Order: sequence, then structure tokens, then C-alpha cells
Amino acid sequence: MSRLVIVSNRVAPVNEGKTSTGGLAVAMLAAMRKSGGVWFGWSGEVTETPAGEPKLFETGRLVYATIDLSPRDYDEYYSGFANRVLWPLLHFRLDLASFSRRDYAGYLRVNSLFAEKLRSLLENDDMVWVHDYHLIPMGEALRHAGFTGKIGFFLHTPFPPHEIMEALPSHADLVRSLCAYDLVGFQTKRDLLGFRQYIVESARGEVHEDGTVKAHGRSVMTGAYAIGIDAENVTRMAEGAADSTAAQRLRKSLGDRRLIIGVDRLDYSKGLVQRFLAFERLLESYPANRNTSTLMQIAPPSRTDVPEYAEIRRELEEAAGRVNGHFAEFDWVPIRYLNRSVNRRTLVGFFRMARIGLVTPLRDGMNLVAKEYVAAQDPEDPGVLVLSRFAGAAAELTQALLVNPYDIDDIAEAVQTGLELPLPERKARWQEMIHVLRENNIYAWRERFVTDLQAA
Ligand code: ADQ
Repeated sequence: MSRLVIVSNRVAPVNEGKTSTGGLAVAMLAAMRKSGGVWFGWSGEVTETPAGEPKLFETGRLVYATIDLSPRDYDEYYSGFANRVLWPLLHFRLDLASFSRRDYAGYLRVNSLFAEKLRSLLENDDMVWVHDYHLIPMGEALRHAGFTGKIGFFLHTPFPPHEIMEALPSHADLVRSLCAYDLVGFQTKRDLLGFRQYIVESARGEVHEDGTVKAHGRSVMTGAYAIGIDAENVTRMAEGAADSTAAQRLRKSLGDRRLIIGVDRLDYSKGLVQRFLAFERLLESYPANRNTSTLMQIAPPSRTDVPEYAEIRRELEEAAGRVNGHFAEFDWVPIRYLNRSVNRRTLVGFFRMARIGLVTPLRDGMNLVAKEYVAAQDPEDPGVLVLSRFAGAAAELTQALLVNPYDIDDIAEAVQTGLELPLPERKARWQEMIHVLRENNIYAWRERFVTDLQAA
């Protein structure tokens, strides 16, 4: 039987007890644990002299194969092109993209390195599934290295309109390498449409009714595959965690105040500054929330050596400090702002206690926190999800209170509406959403992609 070989920039921590705060790692670990296979990627280590061969580690049915990166690779490929060019560009932030030819060359070099190292582990009938923007050219590099089996690619981020893509000096090369895959998957129809429009408008290619795209002399299958979560597992974990020591401490500290929760990697795409300002607006416009509602924002720092992340962190600290300074009372702090990760069990226990899940990214491929929040709710007394229209999850979670994350008044009003929503309506909205999450769970997502890749 052919093996499924997953490739992503980072593999999830081998130690499952360790907290992982990246959506990709959380999702892929859930998707792969049951089915087994090989997971290849960067170890997270940077060393002057990376070992020649991948390090192998087997656990259950999953084999991890990892390589280290040199400091130069790390700077140019990871911090440089992937996180200072592609990430902002794919999230519609051209203003934050800083392109350099040196970093692009490093990106291509590391993609070839990944392909070469992986090639030595592959068998002919393996099926390779490459993940995310770090590794767009990897499939083409694997072809050059002589691999002839199926290769698929899934983009976890949005795909922006073609006018934005065209601002990237190497856009034509990158899209040409996307066309070397057998199947390219996107999170939502909107992203798929963005890609297809690019193909027609910028690459002068063709889009066929069955989803095949023809461009650059190649033909590739395309589709939308909204990533899911293991909803039943999250529900079970949340039930179990509702009375954990941490949950009890949180409950005690809140008294009968209502909890509004936000959980995100500290990233400028997540709309955190606007979220704090919206909470400030809520306290101004609906003063009954003073000393009766608390926003807890958990935001562990990520990509700390990218300057734009230091900047957003500074802005957030300033906003939280100002709101707290203005509204705090001797027995209440409006915003509890935590720069740390929390283990998954504790986190979903907190979700279950929160009356509002506040998820307001300016752009997000999907957003798993929104889905986890819904799955963690008590069916008899579910909280309300306030969700950005610009998160991929909004296409499925239509029963959330959808907001424009740039519009501070809109967010504040939705939170107020959510706090006042009568129980029957909360239940009705939640039931529709949990149904969607159970149907399109992480296993269904994996199956759909793998089946289509086999057929491509
Ligand atoms: P991310 O941008 O990382 O993912 P998201 O989808 O919300 O965003 O996933 C974050 C994951 O990390 C969630 O499982 C969450 O529970 C966990 N997490 C976040 N903060 C945490 C904390 N403080 N402590 C513990 N755990 C925390 C990228 C894309 C998304 C896409 C996913 C998957 O940007 O759009 O949904 O990949 O495709």
C-alpha cells in the first residue's frame, strides 16, 4: 500500500504533551495520528553544520523525519522570504512585505534542499502532500529530483486577488511551480476563485469546468478543502476540563462576571489591536459591562525575530495598558492579556466557560480557534461566537455573529448582542454550527484531499 508522506516547514512537537500553537501543526497531528505515514520537515533547530541525512523518529504509526537548518537558511528562507514576503502578501498586507532577491534565492535553495533530503526516503508509490506557503516550489524540485509519484499541495493561508499577487516580483515563477503539482487545494471557494482568476488574468491560462487549470504548459487539478478539527475530541476534552484546577481558579477570579475570550498567535493578521479597541468601545457605549465583563486575550508571541511582530506586540501592550488604565477598578481589570501558550486541555476548558468567543482576524485562511470554541461549548448553555467575515471559517460558521474586523463599532455591537442573546437562539445557532463541524471534521478533510489526489 502506498504511504502518505506529509511535508511541512515544521513538524509538530514529537512530544505530544508539548503545546503547539500553530494551526497547521495542531491540525496535521490530528489528521495523521490515526492513519499513520511519514511526516517530513524542519526540526526547528538551527545549527552551523546541519547533518547530511534526515533524523528519523518513529512513534505509533507515524514516522517523523526532520532536518536542521543553517543560520543563513533560517534567515533567508524562513524569517526572510516566507515570513516577511509571502505571509504578509497572502494576507493582503503588501505594505508589510519586504522583498529581496537574496531571500528569494534562499527560499528556492531550501526548497531544493527539502526535496533532495526527502527524495532519499521516498519509495516509488508514495503519495506526497506538501503544506503551505513555505514550500510552494518543493513539488517542482521533487520532480527535478526524479520523483514520479503523486504530489499534492495545500495552502493554509488565503490566496489574494491577482492584483496583489502581481506585486510580488517572483509571482510568475511561484505560480508556475504550483502548476507542477497534481492537485492544489485551497481553504475556501474565495481562495480558489482568487487562484483561478490569477490563472486567467495574469498567467493567460485556462480554467476548465472540472477544476483543471492549464497554464505554463502544465495542467493541474484545483479544489477547495476547508480544514476541520476533531470536533468530538475537543468536546470531550472541554467537558473533562470544565472543572480542572485552572478552570476553577479562573471561575473564582471572575466571580459572576462574564468572560469574553480571544486566543491567537500574536500576529498582525489576527486583528488584535482592533479587538482591544472594540472592547474599549463596548465599555464606553454599553457601560453596564464595566466590572461585569472581562476580556481574556491569550496571545503567545510567534516569529519574534521578524520586526513587524515586535511592532504589533508593542502596539498591543500600549492599547491594553491604556484601556486598563482608563477603566480598571480596584477589584476588576478589563483586559487580561497573557503572552503565553496554554495547554490544549486547559484552553478548551476556558473556551467552555466563555460567554463570547471573539475571533476577529483581518484575514485568515480558516481559523481553527473559531471552530474549537464552538466545539467546546456546553450544548445546554452554549456561548456565542463573534467571527470576522474575513476568516475562512465564516463560510461554514454562518450562524456566528459575523463582523467586519476593521469596524470597531460593529464588533462592539456584536459582542453586546451576543451577551444579550436568549438561550433558545444561542442553542439554535450552536446546533447548526456543531453539525457542520462534526460533518467536515479533520478526518473528512484529509480523506477528501487524499482521494482527490489519488484520482488526479
Ligand atoms: P494559525 O494562523 O496558527 O494557522 P489557527 O487556525 O487559529 O491559526 O490555529 C491556531 C492553533 O493554535 C489552534 O489550534 C489554537 O488552539 C492553538 N493556539 C493558539 N494560541 C494558543 C495558545 N495561547 N495556547 C495554546 N494553543 C494555542 C494557520 C492559518 C489558519 C488555518 C490553520 C490551519 O493561518 O488560517 O486555520 O493554519 O489550516
